[in-house]
Amino acid sequence: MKVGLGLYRHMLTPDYYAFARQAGCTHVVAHLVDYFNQGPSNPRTNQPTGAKYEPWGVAGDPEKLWTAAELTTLRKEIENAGLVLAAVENLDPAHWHDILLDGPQRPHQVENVKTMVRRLGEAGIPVLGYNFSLAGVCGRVTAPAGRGGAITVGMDGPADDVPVPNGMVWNMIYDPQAPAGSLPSIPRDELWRRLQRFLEDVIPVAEQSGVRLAAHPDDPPLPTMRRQPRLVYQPHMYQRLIDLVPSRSNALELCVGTIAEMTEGDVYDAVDRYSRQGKIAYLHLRNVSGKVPHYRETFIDEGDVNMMRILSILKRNNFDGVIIPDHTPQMTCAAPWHAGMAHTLGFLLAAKAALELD
Ligand SMILES: [Mn+2]
Repeated sequence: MKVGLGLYRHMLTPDYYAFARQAGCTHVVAHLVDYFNQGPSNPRTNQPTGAKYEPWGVAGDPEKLWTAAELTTLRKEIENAGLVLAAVENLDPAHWHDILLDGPQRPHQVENVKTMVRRLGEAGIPVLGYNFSLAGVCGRVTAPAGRGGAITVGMDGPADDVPVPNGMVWNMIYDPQAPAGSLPSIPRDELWRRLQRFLEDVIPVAEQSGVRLAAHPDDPPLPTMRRQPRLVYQPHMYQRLIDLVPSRSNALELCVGTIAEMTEGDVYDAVDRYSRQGKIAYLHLRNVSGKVPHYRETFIDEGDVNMMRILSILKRNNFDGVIIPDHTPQMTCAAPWHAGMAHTLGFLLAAKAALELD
């Protein structure tokens, strides 16, 4: 297994690459979406948070697709810093809102996503992480509830009171001019149908391009959020996603913390099941205390999940992909994000060394 660091768009700089190297990483996962754009309750010093019913920020330019040149430049910059670019994480809602919503621009946006997948392949970037969700990562609260008063993120109950407003999807605003009103609820089967169409359209292009699409589960994993259905909110639902379109390119961005928040199943069984099938393109690692709709993200060395057990299962199943810290609580210092990541990476390197000494 390889140790990496996920970097948000504003972190794709030499200083952050140096930090990753210094902390023992060999790989980087890059976010190209600026989740923090104009988001008043979404500080850049933390994971994207927003407030319970306030979005992260405003989506990007719908016609400005990632170019092969900029992707290649990014890969080379990261390689020049002594690291490997393992994946790009997440599509911009500006590029695929009507794929999620089955809107009139769907055919155009499918072609755009295919184009960007081809360009990832041309640039030598092997994985695209995504999350097929209407409400997105929302409904969470931020509080100094972590160990030692660390600021951490979690849920204090369901988040179905306020529907998704028009012009918003995946917890970002893609149309600031949208008329008042909110997105009508849809049946869960309709959302599965949209995912299936998306995979049927894009997976063949991903195969030809040498790219794996990697699905993040619904975070937080509740059956509905903001009155919209979710797809992968129990561990076994990942299997349905895999089986929709059988292909090496139909893979998972397995998130240990999100799976631990699920009310059914068992996080160890899930990691075993999906790593044994070779379906984990890369892995998000974080710990958590509790389950939806009442949980808190915790430091890696506390919480409900035995991380040594998770890593042992991955080793037994010969997982050779990249593990990145997911989110961490904010540590009280001048660089809360860096401190949280360095703490998690130190734990991860120690765990890896201990397992290899077995
Ligand atoms: Mn995650």
